[in-house]
Amino acid sequence: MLNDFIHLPASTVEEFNRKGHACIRRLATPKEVSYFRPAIEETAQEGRYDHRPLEERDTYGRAFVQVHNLWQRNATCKSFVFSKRFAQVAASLLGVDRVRLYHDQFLLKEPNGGYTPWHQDQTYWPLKSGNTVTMWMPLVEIPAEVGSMYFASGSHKVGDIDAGVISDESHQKITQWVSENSFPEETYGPMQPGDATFHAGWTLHRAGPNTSLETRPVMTVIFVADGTEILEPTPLQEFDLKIWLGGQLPGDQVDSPMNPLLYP
Ligand SMILES: O=C(O)CCC(=O)C(=O)O
Repeated sequence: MLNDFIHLPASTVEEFNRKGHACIRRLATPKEVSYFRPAIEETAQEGRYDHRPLEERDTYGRAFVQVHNLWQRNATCKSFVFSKRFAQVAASLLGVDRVRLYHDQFLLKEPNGGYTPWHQDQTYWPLKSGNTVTMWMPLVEIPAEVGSMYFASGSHKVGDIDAGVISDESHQKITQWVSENSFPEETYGPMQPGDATFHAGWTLHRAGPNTSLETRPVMTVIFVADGTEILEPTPLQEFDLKIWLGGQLPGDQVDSPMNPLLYP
């Protein structure tokens, strides 16, 4: 399942290059998602480490419950994350022949869960720029009142704007930056299970709070182009260098067993 390919219109690749994000509706069918959802949610529940109630968490903690690398915890989750269909889209968007896994993560925004502050993912990643793309796929219908992520179109080309870690401070700083630099903010509104957005490593993005009574389970897969160089980490990237790159070091090309080749 999920190992056949879709036809990706050239306009989607062009849009991703220009804006730093794109949306692909029905990348997986609701039926396919319903096959994987129980294993993903059970595995995430087992792997959850932060059990504090919402009101005891900081802004980052209220945005979502986060569980990483489900592919290493459960075989069904592994076949979702290792989907050739997803990886082929990632390779096409990055314009490369081969992509690897950086890591996956499950993101559960609970009812009353807070907003996801503006941030740049690559703040945390010691990887050469322009080589990563994140797939963000809801496992349930996302109603208009919850909505999908918001992106500052074109911001991926600017690179690091030094907004720091995900926090109220990064949110304030980027809100001001987006308005001063007149970057258009775009979102894709409601989504069906299996619709997916893709965003580049430096694309500025955020999400609204969960004002509904339902949880918002999302699975993300972060792809990195094969051959990508590992960079000397900034202080904010030291954790990722230790955790997600299988002991590799700055100057190496990403190819550890923690970062398996997913396509072809
Ligand atoms: O799901 C969210 O609210 C934010 C997710 C996100 O920032 C990401 O996947 O890069």
